Order: sequence, then structure tokens, then C-alpha cells
Amino acid sequence: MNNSDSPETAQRIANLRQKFFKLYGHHPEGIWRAPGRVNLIGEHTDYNMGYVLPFAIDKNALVAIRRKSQLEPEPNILSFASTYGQNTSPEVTSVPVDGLAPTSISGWAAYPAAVVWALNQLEDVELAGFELLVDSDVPVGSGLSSSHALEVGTIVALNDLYELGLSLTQMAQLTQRAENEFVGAPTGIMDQSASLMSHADHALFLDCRSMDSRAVPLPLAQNDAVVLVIDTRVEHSHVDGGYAARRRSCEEAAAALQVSSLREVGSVLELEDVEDPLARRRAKHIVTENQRVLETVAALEAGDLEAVGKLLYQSHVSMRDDYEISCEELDAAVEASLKAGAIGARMTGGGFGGSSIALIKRDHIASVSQAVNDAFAKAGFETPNIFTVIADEGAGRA
Ligand code: GAF
Repeated sequence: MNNSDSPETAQRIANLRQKFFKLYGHHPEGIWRAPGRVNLIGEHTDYNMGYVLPFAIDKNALVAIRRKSQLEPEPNILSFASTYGQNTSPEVTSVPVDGLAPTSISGWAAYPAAVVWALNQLEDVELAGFELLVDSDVPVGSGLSSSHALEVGTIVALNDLYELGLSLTQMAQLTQRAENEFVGAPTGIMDQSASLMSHADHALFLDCRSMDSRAVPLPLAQNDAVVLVIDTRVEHSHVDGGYAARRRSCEEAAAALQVSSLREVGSVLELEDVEDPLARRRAKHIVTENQRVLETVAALEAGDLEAVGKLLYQSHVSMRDDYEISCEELDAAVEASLKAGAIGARMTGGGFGGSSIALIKRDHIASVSQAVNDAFAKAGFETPNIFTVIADEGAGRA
């Protein structure tokens, strides 16, 4: 069973319908579900036109929408509200559609607003006002793509309601534009693609240059294995400098090698021509990470989880030492997981905080969780949020 069909999701959907009616005095036209993601491997390779291997998880944003008719008052006002952290009636943010301009809105409402803005940049598309209420259980700032889930939930809803006929790739590209230009975060295309294109029990092998993708079966159940997420609760943001600085280093390295992107670099030997040692080290992560994604796909297809585990840890070391995007808490989570018997572990997502993952045997869930909790307590870190995830189906109407 996918999470989309679970009793918990059904209950959240029913609650959302009720809350929508209470807030806006109308029923929503529909509810759409968009999952967060875990990236199994292939980090910071997306904006280098490389390979990624994420999967959608059973934590998602549910987006309820009703379009306003031109006959009602304020037909061109967007109304956004979220159930997040609300015990009472959610607060509504109102924005005129024609007042949307890049970086003009801050906070969570920037994400649905960014999607409307990006759609309205298309020829022949002119969205008017609508009411939106979102309910999300993707932990915010955890590196599991809570913001992309919100963007994807909004775009799949609007694509259906306005019959825009956009393909999954077009929706991924538009949400990337929304994020880059409107929100101001220079992120790649992995997260929205994972939320849009994933299939249950599979990882999404995506070539970010061609946008070709393939579902790769995750041989977890037959190996009594699960993926554990350790949310360190160290909040991160991609609008901050670290992410953009890594991206710039990669562009510098590509320029020094006179290639359009680091995807064109086949071997680390070619990096000797990058004079700047920092750019060379950053580029080394990208070149080796692309190779690890290909090897992980092969190992998954061979059902060899031990080999997958080794690649996950190599990826972590590369991010820790060459790309320098890990942090003490992520390193502690990875090392404690491995010490307690994990098959493999690494930080996942953009880094500088957020979550790590551990590939473990199902009967190690309690012992690995305990080991991580103990390591965090000993180091004086905040207690992490630890949970297992399943690979879920991509976004759609709930
Ligand atoms: C973040 C970004 F949004 C992605 O595009 C990707 O670059 C990732 O960090 C790192 O792999 O999640």
C-alpha cells in the first residue's frame, strides 16, 4: 500500500476539507498530494547537469484549492493559508495576482506564490485568484524538501484545474524557475523531479542534462532492510550563502576546463587543469559523485545492498571532506549509525544541517536509533527526530 492510500492520509484529507470550508466558506475543488524526498545518492550533481537517485517519501504536502469566479469580490486575490503549527483558525495571506514580483514575498507563502508567478510568465496562461489551504507533514528545514512539496502540490493542482497540459518535466522546470527567480534560491531540479516523477518502492534515476529518467527498484523488503531518516534538527536554508558558493565553485571549475558543466568531465585526472585548489576539490566531489550514482544503480539492480552501503558512505566522506557541506551533527549521526551496524549511511539533501539517512536491517531500527540518540546526548546536541520512510508514489490528485 502507498502512503497515498493510507488511513492517516485519508484522515488528513478529510480534516483539510473541513478546515477549508470553515476558513473560506466554500468547499475546495480538489486536494492534491505532493511528497517530500530523500536523496539516496547524487548530491549537488543536479545543477552540474549530472545524475541523481532520489525517492519520494511517505511524508507529503496536501494542497486544497478553489478558484475564484470573476463574479465574486476580489477575484484576482490569491489567498494562502497553512494548518502548520495552527491550533486555531489559520491566518490567511492575501496577495493580488498582478502584484507578484520576484522576492516580493517571504515566508512559506512565497512557494505557492512563486508557482503562480512562474505559470503566468508562460504565453497563453493567465491565472486569476484562488483560495489555497495546505497541510504538510514534511518536517520544515529538515532537508527533505518541504518547500518543493508545497510548490509541486500547487503546480499539479493548477495544471489539473486550469487544464494546462504540462508534462512532468515542464512542471519540474517551472517550479525550478519559481524557486530560482521568485524565491531567490539557486537550487537545481532534483527535488521537484523526485516529488513529481517517483514511483512507489523505486528510486528515480534522473539524468539532469537530458531529463531522461528511469525507476530503479529498491530491493529493501526482500533484504529485510529499511531506510532510516535522522533529522538532526539543525535547520538549513538554500537561500543562504553556502549553497550558492558551492555552485559558483563548480562553475569556476567548469570554466577553467572550458566545458559547459562538470558533467562533461569524465575523470578526476582531468581536474588537474583547475588551478584553484578549492574549486578543484569541489569539482572532485561532483565528478566522483556522478560515478557513484551509476555504481549505486548497478548495485541496486544486482540486489547488492552491501555495495550500496559502501557507496553511501563514500558519498558522505566526499561531502564532508571535499564539498564541505556536512556538519558535526550529520557526521555524528552517520558514524553512530554505522557503528551500530548500518549497511551504509550519509547526509542527504543540500547539507549544512538537515537529515542523514541510514540503510539498515529492519531489526536494527531500535538499536541504531538508540545509538544515534546516545551519541547526540553525549555530544550535547538537540535530540534528533528519527523515523523510517518508504519510497512512495509521486504527486497527484488525492
Ligand atoms: C537541495 C537542492 F534543492 C537540490 O536542487 C540539490 O542541489 C540538493 O540540495 C543537493 O543535492 O535540495
